[in-house]
Amino acid sequence: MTRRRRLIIAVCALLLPLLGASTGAAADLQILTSGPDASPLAGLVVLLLAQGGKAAEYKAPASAGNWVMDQVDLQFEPEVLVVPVGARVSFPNSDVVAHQVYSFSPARRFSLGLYRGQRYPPVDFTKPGLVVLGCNIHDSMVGYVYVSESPYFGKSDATGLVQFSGLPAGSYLIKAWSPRFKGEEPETLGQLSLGATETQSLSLTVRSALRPPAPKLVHPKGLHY
Ligand SMILES: [Cu+2]
Repeated sequence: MTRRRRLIIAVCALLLPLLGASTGAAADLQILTSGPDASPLAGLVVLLLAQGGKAAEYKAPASAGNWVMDQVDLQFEPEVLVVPVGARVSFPNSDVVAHQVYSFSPARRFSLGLYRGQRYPPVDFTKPGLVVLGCNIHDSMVGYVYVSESPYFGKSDATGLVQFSGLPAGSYLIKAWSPRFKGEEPETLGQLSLGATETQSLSLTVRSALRPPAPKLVHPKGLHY
């Protein structure tokens, strides 16, 4: 599909909210994301912020489940973990060497002592925002917990696709953030209205200037981390 045609489809999808009777049923949405150079953008955090309708009636629960940010081969795995406000995140260390995980981010400052395996209870994340993770032993270890103020969030796959299902009818603001952004603020990609039983597909392009992808570290086999 040409870029021009994708653009027309995207604009139509944004400008023509379909009418849907409020039946209590849910909508599905898929968004194909790309970078400024039109190539697919993997690992993009996508947030849908409810602006009205059923979606806006959501109230965040006090606790929002258990999540895992692992440490494998001297890297955080996944690089970016998106969680809702109220999430409890475990930080197991699957390497043989010890790590010391910390964050100085205003959304969640914490520090775990030097450890291997699963030594500490999960860390709770009660404020929305970006939490940048580091390891005091290995400077090259950088990871991110993105705490979403909205329960409607996702992350794009290797083809740039992010999928949502079971969305309440309503209007949403679409925001996105990537570790390749030069700053910590998400970019507003657009807005849409969803009918109750609708399936919508969008193509959206990130305009923020991107840093080149971080090179994947390769460790020699046979060494035990
Ligand atoms: Cu480490």
